[in-house]
Amino acid sequence: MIRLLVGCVRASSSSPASGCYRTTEFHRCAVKNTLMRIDRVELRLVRLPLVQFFETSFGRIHDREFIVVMVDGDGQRGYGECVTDRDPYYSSETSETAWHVLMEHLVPRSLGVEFAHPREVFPAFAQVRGHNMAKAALEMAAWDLYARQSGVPLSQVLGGCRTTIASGVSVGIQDSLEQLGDKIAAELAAGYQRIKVKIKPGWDIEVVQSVRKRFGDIPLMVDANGAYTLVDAEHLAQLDQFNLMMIEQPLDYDDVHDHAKLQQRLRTPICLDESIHTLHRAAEALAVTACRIINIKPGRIGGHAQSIHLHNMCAERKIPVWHGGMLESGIGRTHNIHLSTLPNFTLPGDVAASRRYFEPDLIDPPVELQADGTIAVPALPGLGVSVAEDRVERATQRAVTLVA
Ligand code: OSB
Ligand code: MG
Repeated sequence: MIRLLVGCVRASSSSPASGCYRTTEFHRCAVKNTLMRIDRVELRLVRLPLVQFFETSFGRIHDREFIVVMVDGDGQRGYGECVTDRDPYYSSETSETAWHVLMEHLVPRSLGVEFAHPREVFPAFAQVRGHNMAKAALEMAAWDLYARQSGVPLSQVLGGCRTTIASGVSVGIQDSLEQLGDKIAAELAAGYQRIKVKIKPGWDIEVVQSVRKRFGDIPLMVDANGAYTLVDAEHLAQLDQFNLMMIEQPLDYDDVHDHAKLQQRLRTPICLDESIHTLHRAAEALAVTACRIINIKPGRIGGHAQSIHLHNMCAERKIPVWHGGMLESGIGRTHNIHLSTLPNFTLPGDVAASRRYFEPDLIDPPVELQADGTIAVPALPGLGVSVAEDRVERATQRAVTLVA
């Protein structure tokens, strides 16, 4: 069902970005001097089966439901992906809440509005609290549109400095240790530079022990997705013997305070994912050493501009960052590749090849792993890949088009 809405635009004043975290100026792209105006937005709720199931401490999924955002302006089209899923398990947002917030609040604040630069898009959403994944989807589409209009790769507009990025994988909870070992063996054979294993109570210490036993001293980390409490501190301290790169989000999804207490009791660095959903929260976490590493996901923090601020904040404090993943299709995945070219992304991310997730992916060419365990950054304008709109169409559950 396509609904065509005409004249729904409300212009809003674009307030300046909060200055306190702007430690480094955004890259100035000299190419584009004219204003960017989005004159059409298309939202598509899509569902795609996963190549393999994915299980975390909050459950197992076999397919992925998300929103593809397309923005048109000046004869070009930019693409974004909303990394919500059907259920509010990773975060409180769902594809339905994102659809609602996009339709009622975010599209009206951006459609037909003139922006000098995509960094102005997130501030234009300031009245809307939270809903970072919905905001990011539209904001990131605007960055792609801007880069395409400027005729340069997105990585350049973001201020990136790399032509390849280091790739790691996140391996979900399996039915047996042997099955997990076989999965890891295949990923290492493919060339991935780091293995992340999902853990939860009852699938943790013995899991890491068996991985170390079979694979030796590979770059290894774990992610608990908030499955433990401070009561488990002693239990988690057993992980210290395995020389892990880090333990990701061991405690509650919104917690900082207990993570700081836990970090004092662990040698293994804590990396925060879920808890870091605003720049303020990141500043708090770093001030109390709730973590020594941060995972950046643009969907979680509100888009590319916020991710750049977070990246810079961490760089100033000598906190390494890496790029997380949300089982994105090629659209979100390619955004992640471009963002990962910023200098403080010094650890391999959860940004891996398309074939691990969707076959076929929604983009051409698909994301591929190179023999050295890196992914090449597309060099064409914008995302630098073409979106297979026929495949998007086939996966579409619901669509709407809005014009200025
Ligand atoms: O916690 O990093 C996470 C997937 C969905 C939701 C949360 C997470 C993940 C992953 C998979 O770990 C990363 C990926 O391969 O895209
Ligand atoms: Mg995580």
